[in-house]
Amino acid sequence: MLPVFSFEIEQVMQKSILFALSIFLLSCGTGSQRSVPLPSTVRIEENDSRDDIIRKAAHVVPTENQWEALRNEFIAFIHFGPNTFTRREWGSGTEDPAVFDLKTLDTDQWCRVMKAAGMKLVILTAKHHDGFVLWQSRYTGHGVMSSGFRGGKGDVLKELSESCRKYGLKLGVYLSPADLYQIEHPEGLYGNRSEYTRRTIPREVPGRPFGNKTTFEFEVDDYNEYFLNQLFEVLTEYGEIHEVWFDGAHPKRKGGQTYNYPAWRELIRRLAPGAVIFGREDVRWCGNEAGVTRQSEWNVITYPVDPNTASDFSDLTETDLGSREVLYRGKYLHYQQAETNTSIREGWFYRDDTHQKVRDVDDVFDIYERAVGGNSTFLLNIPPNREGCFSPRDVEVLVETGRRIRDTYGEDLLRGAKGPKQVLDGDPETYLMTGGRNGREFVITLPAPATFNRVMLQEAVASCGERVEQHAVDAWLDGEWMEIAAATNIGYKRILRFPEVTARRIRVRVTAARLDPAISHVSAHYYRTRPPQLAFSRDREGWVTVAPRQAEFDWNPHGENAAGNLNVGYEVFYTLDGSEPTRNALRYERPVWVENNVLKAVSFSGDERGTVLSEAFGIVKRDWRLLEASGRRNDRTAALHAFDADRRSFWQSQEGALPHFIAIDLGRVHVLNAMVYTPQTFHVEGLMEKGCIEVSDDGKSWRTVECFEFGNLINDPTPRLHRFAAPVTARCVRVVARGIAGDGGSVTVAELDFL
Ligand code: FUL
Repeated sequence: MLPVFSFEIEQVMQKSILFALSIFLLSCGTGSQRSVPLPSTVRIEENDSRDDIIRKAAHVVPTENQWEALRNEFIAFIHFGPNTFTRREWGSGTEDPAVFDLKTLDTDQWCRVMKAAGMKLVILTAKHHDGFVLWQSRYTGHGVMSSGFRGGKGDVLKELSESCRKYGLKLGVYLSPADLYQIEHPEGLYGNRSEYTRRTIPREVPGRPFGNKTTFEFEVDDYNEYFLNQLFEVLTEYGEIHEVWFDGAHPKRKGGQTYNYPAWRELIRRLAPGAVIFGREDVRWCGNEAGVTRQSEWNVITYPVDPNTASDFSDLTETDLGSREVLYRGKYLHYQQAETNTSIREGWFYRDDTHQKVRDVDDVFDIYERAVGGNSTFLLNIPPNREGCFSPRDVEVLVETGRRIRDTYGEDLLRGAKGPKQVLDGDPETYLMTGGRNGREFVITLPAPATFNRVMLQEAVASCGERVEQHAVDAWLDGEWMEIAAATNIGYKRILRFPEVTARRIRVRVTAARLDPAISHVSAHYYRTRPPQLAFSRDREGWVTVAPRQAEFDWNPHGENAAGNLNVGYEVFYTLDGSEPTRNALRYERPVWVENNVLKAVSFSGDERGTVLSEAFGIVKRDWRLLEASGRRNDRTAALHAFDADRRSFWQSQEGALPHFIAIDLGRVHVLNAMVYTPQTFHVEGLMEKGCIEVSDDGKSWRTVECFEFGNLINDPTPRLHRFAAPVTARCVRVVARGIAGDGGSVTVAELDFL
């Protein structure tokens, strides 16, 4: 389907100057004389007024591929490779391929579970940063072909593509531009300073012809040629590819290597015409890996250069990417949808089934509602284990998430209602033009009262773009309209969550818009509220408070805490002896003192039991004393903040050559089993990638007991645990930072803990 609009002038609009003129005459979806596709990118001209810019923004629509990708809504990521076996987040590139010791693989099981969860597409890390390839590439020996998997003949991408076909899932590939094998190997191609010359893609390999006879000529160096050859393989030999995922993360760079992205793009557009490209012009990273969503996720955003010819794309992490104020400062307006990517497990790769945390179904369902219902796509990673399947815990969560999605959104409580039929007919192609004679509000009347606590709204973004800036929903209660929910933009989809109401009539009001909005869908749903998700917080004295987890952002129009409103009438029970808490466990009434112990808590609403929250708390920090630290900048960043039990404050060492350290007297002798480093999340400076832990009895003579390395801190600054090989008895500890993520000359620490 091509998005269309009609206008009354004769010329077909080509240039954006004409576009600027024409959109004054347009009204999306009305008139009948001529229809042309709306653009997904528009230039802002020097003399465009602020109103012109907003009108232009209101006419930017997704491309056909983007529109298809938006409708996938919930998709899967699979991180699998040597890291699955070495239990690391980032490999080094120097691993022996034999570490990929895969004896069994069940991609059918992955697909069955992803299908049950309601996912539509799966993206495999065909090559992660370590450079190890999961398919039978002609262009490297560093991959499955050199491992014992299926006698060196195994091909994970092939098995997955076959399972995808069998189960009706779309396939995507992740190919890391950063390649540590090609960086570290003496004959590696990455950054080898080779000449840019004209080369034919794919390069012929004797005895391994391609079925697809397309060839390309590009002016490239060795690494770009290698990358293009591999893209050619994965895009032509594994069925249709729907997404190509380019990670912006680079554990290391070398030799000033650059990427000839225009060549990559040309090859992808030719060989996978239905694919969206992530990390470049089609789909953008949401800006975090924690499942946090923006209150207003605009998919019409700005670029300083034309994104359709650009080579460089940086990560967009600001909170506001598309408000009017931001648009006024842009040079190009561009449709680029957000993907909310996070992992079901702590970290992207499988480590174990004992210590590695797995998100519970409340959490996954909550992210689903915020991501999909917040104008983005939800990309959830499920890392297979060393037996080549999803672990039972992950399966349980995914299957239950799918059930909740179907139970909640499978039934529209407005079925049979009277109101604008375009919003009630379930057809995304029909829409109600609000404004003009229609006004900017409409009423929907049900044949009988219904009880609901969710309303889903959609704009016809493919036809008319994103226009709603503020909206509200009212219910007719006790003889008057009562506002039950409100939010900012809608875009592809908005899910409003609110305490349940029983009503026969609802009213949708668009209270601010860029232009008359086209609403394509309104439905009401009931989510059977579960006992709330819990959160712990411990103070310096060791007292732990247990409370409902705050929603990632506040959906309540009146500024009250939405999670609090949605969760009433619950009780909390806990244990400190490692057993699973039941109603017979200790009842939580006030903060609990915990030291060197595991606290497990669960909430109950009536007889229904919520999910258990469990956390190991280490040594209480009350008596800790700072011995010494590498410089202090000012009060806010003083070293005491590294152990004040408050993640919002942090220590930043004085700029200078590494190593930097912080030495702490723990107040008395303790047995230490592990260290937890909590990075600060205010900016990306000073994240401690490598370091050592030293201990001392007198705070003067130190001995090194452990060294650690943490990967992926910049994109995923979540707490990192380092377990000691053997328990260590000491009174003083010194943490010495030897490597900073992305380099830099100072270290930052939000919190240090010892277990
Ligand atoms: C990050 C990578 O560094 C992680 O390992 C993971 O692949 C994630 C999806 O992107 O930037």
